[in-house]
Amino acid sequence: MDDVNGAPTPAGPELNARLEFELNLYYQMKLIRAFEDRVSRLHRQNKILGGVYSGAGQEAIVTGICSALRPGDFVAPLHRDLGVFLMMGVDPGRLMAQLMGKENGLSRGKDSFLHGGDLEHGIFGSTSMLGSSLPIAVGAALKFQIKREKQVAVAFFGEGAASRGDVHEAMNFAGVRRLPVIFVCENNRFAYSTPLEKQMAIEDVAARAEAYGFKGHVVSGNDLLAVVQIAERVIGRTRDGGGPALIECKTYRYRGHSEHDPALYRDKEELLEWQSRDPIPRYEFYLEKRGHDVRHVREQIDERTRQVVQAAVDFAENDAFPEPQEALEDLYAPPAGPANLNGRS
Ligand SMILES: Cc1ncc(C[n+]2csc(CCOP(=O)(O)OP(=O)(O)O)c2C)c(N)n1
Repeated sequence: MDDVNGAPTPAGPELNARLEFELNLYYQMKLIRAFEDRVSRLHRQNKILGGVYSGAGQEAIVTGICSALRPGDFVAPLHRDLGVFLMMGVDPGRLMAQLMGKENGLSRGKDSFLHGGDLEHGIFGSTSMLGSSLPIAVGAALKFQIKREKQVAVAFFGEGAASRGDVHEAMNFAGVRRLPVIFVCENNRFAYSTPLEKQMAIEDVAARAEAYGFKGHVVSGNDLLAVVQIAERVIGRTRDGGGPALIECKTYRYRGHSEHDPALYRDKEELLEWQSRDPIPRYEFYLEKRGHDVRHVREQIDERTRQVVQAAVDFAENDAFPEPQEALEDLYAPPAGPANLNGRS
């Protein structure tokens, strides 16, 4: 029998490994939700530096897409993708310290979450210009292609950013060169207060892929299983030299654009309707069908995520703020040149 991907249904140890993988995804998605909920609360307590752009409701997208990535791959998250950091293995304590502007944060207290990347984990820190990280991901993919490395680059973007010229240029170049890059659109129906119908005249962002010479896929971004399946298939094909792809994940932003936005422009009924399709209970339903005792699993995982988030908060709160004299450190790479090449400074 074949599963939906056309791959043989696993059995024995392979099945056990798959079940473990699926349970771990549940843990990851719950961790992202719990971490972000806590960050929203900490923001109200004035403990977070800079804006907070919650991805609540969209966790299945980053969880599913990142689950198909490998060490050495390159990811450019959008401002709402704190979950990418957790999925790529960034220490939750350091991530929380980044949000609080502390010494052991990713940029050692020099920036808010928004621009903090972590190249050790392949994560590029966003810039404020929407869509500008797509050409960067394309550049990383070009490097993978030139060096014949079997890695991929992933660029996340919103449907709002999709209206920007950079996005067109990135996709066009990727299509022309058949680069190993996957563009993931998190279509959450709002770009700040601009609703989808005022953003684009067509139904699917994914339809644009054809114009660049590659395939576009539409998937429910609230269905973790569906995102995992498409990610494995599409990212696998790109990794094997199949060229770029565009995956559009249909979803909804639960909170305002940022924590300072009460989103009064939004229809309450619409929010309720989307919350009834929440990715967490939806995936629990799948786990139940897979034979898990979901009540028991949920209890265990809730306790585990609570502990991980609390430990991250404790670490960050106990961490020091950087010293003023460190303000100019780490801002520029040491200049290349004969003096440095000779080991002299
Ligand atoms: C070029 C540019 N225009 C406007 C902004 C202001 N801005 C920041 S986020 C945002 C909305 C982005 O919407 P979308 O790309 O759909 O992502 P979402 O926030 O919905 O996840 C806007 C308008 C910006 N940062 N850059």
